[in-house]
Amino acid sequence: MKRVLIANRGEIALRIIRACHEEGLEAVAVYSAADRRSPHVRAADHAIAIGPAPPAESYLSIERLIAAAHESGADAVHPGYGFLAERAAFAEAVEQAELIFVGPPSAAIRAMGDKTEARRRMQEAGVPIVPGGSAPVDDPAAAVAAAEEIGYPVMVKAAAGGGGKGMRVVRDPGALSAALETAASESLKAFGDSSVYLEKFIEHPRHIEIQVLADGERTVHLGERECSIQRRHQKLVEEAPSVALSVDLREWMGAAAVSAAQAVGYRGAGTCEFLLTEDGSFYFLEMNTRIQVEHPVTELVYGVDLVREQLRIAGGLPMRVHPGWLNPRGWALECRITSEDPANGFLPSTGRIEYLRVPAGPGVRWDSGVEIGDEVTLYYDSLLAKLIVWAPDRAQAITRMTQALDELVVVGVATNQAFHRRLMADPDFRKGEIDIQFLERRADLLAQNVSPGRILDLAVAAALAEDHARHARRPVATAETATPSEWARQARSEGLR
Ligand code: MV4
Repeated sequence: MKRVLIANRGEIALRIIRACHEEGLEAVAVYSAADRRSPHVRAADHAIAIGPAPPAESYLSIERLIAAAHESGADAVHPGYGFLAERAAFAEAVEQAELIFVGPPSAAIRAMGDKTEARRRMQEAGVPIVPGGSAPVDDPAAAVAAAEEIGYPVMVKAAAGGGGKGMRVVRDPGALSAALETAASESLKAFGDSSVYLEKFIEHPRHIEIQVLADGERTVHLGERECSIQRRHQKLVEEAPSVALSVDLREWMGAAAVSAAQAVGYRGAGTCEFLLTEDGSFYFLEMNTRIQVEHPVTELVYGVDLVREQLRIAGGLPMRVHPGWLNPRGWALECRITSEDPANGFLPSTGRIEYLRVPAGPGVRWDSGVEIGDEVTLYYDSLLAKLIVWAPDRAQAITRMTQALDELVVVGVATNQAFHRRLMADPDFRKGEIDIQFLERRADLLAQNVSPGRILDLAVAAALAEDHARHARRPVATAETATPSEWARQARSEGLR
């Protein structure tokens, strides 16, 4: 493996390019017409135009990506996340073109993509799954009987689903047939498949996911990520480790994730999603057969570069992690900075990034795909950057994140920065008292409850306070201070510059 084509854009494309270079590999960027001048294009060693801005004609076109790989002389393809990352047909097309797919075998993607098949495989492997059916239900009468057996509330889920589409909660038999119908039609529209199945609905769980790595020889886990802070299936904040896991529970869930990966012949980096209840029971939900957005929090607490390990494994090298070393150290938090306007129902906001001040300092990581001058459009995901911090413990990580959020300035597009600041200050969040419904209960954190007029007053007050603080910080010469000249000494003592 010498040259890797990155079938993606934005922050993850840059992240992969950096890993390629550290591994001594060349990186090939692909770009749509909207991304001609994007940072990932400049960072790569080669760049190939693959089509117009709409994803269907560029980043989602298997044909154009394979053609770009051949044209550039690439011998491997990294899909990143989103776009084609979990399409078994893409992995297959890459394999058939005699290129290396930097990801799991297409068969593992396919097995985990069908949720009822995944449940059957997990059951055989002894991985705990949510009580419910492991085959699609085809008629309402059978569904009523199955729901009775499972016990209400139940959840209707799309067999082809994932990520929350085609799901319905049903609290009594009277509501079941309508839910079956809407879930089936939603699933048909989203995935081209109308099969649905039933599960027990788990109330107020945490969303915990376990990172795994497999190199064909060994399969290991790298602990958990706590991903409960989400809104409408979009994660906003992730952390590692989770306050809810003891050392023992981490090993139990880790062992379950390793069994899940082994059951489908997994290779590379992958993530098993679990629901964790208050009493410490956990249930496998699904496996994400890709590198995930939130992978950096695991990297920081485990000291492992997951993307470099993906590249090594794809190239046939053993992974450089040894189970004996794998212990989490300290605490990491990630805030997803999106171009979404909290004052406008979190709708995507567009515009030119007119100014950007990036946070820095010890334990601060900024994974971003945008720079000053870049245009934020509606063609792609609204993720602008991931702000990630590491500190020795959770309280210090929150303090560090608060400071980093204070340093961050984005001018030109609305962002969710203020939401993150409110969350970091929230007493319940600081106590770690969170579950997947946290933000539904806490609409106050999502809302911008400051009027525009009040913001102007606050801006003036902030400017005055900053000016005052600068005066207070101005160095004053003392008797011991070596003075380069009488002019400078006088100027300093008078507070002049
Ligand atoms: C569930 C559930 C409760 N009970 N299944 C959402 C996305 C998909 N991965 C599965 N999901 C859920 N499945 C049962 N039986 C609650 C969710 C769920 C959820 C899960 C993880 C993170 C956020 C979520 C938000 C709403 C619902």
